[in-house]
Amino acid sequence: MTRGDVPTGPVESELITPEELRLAARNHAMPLEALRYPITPVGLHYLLVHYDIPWIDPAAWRLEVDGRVRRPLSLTLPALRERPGRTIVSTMECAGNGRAELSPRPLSQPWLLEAVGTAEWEGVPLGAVLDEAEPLPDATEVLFTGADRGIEGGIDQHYQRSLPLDEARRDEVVLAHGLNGAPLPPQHGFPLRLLVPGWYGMTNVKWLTRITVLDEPFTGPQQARSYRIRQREEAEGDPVTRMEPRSLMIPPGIPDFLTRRRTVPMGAGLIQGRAWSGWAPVALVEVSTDGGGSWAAAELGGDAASPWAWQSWSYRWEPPAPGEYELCSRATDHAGHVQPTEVVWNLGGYANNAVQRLAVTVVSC
Ligand SMILES: Nc1nc2c(c(=O)[nH]1)N[C@H]1C(S)=C(S)[C@@H](COP(=O)(O)O)O[C@H]1N2
Ligand SMILES: [Mo]
Repeated sequence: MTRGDVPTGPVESELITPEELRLAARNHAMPLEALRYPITPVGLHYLLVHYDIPWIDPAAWRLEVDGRVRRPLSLTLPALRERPGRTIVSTMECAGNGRAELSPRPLSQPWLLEAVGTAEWEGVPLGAVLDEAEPLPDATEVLFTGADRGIEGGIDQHYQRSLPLDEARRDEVVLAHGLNGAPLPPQHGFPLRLLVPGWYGMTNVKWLTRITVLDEPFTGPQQARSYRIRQREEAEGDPVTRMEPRSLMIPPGIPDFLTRRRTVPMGAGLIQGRAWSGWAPVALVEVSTDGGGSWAAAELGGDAASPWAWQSWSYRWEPPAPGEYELCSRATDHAGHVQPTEVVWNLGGYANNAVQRLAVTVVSC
């Protein structure tokens, strides 16, 4: 590939393309050492913006609720903030987390493993707003439209995603106007975003301007083309929905600047991390210190701030001798989902929750 050719399909090359580099420089991940915080400080929470962060005048902004409803609504920001609120701690992960580990690499934001964060979201229950608008008996879906606009797959669009009406009505679903005790910052969806705990990141539409109740499935590009597990363009594929289980380790020891390879001193120490799943709370975390040859259960912290938040775990490890080790961890949730060693490749590079592998060099001090 020569510079200037815009690649269109998955690439075999180990080399990141200029387009991927541009995306990666705009959309940052959460440094894994930030797994230490039960609630991710706002600036460390991962970020994904498909187009531009829109400029919104909060005084002129309105949330329109329309479509198959008896009473369309037009709500101002103060009117929303005055409504009875709900605060919920929730872990959010991009569906593309792990994409850059796939081969060939699907061309998009080249996430390694850190597209995740946990925040305390404050907002109003979506169900109450829908109740007020009174969906008609034929209502089946709810469409969420963001203020941001761009061209993707050749299609000029506002960012839009829908949810089945029964998912939208779940208790934990909120229209969030606050993040970690402050108003939503511009990059995370000011003044209002959808928060659907348990679902992958793309569900949580930012910069909301409109909620439209539908009586048929939404077939926009972010629903029917993107976020589907499929191996070929012609295939319809299965929609990506809830987060698959994942456990991540806080990288032990110290990193090499360029390779980020870890150096760990001899002696007893703790391997620690956090684990989550969007299907059910985490039931088990296992650790391997020999690249997945043998596994042992870690101790769960039992400290998840909500059913939708990650929980901590720790594992005591005393390396038997100096040398090279490959540390791994894997989570199993109460619904019986387990992190696989390898996932089946897919075109969009979604839901790659294969176990994390972390190479460390143990040295005598
Ligand atoms: N309007 C709008 N909403 C959006 C997006 C977007 O580009 N535009 N990105 C989605 C994706 S793919 C993810 S992973 C999450 C990221 O949320 P965050 O940047 O607050 O972490 O927002 C989702 N909501
Ligand atoms: Mo995402």
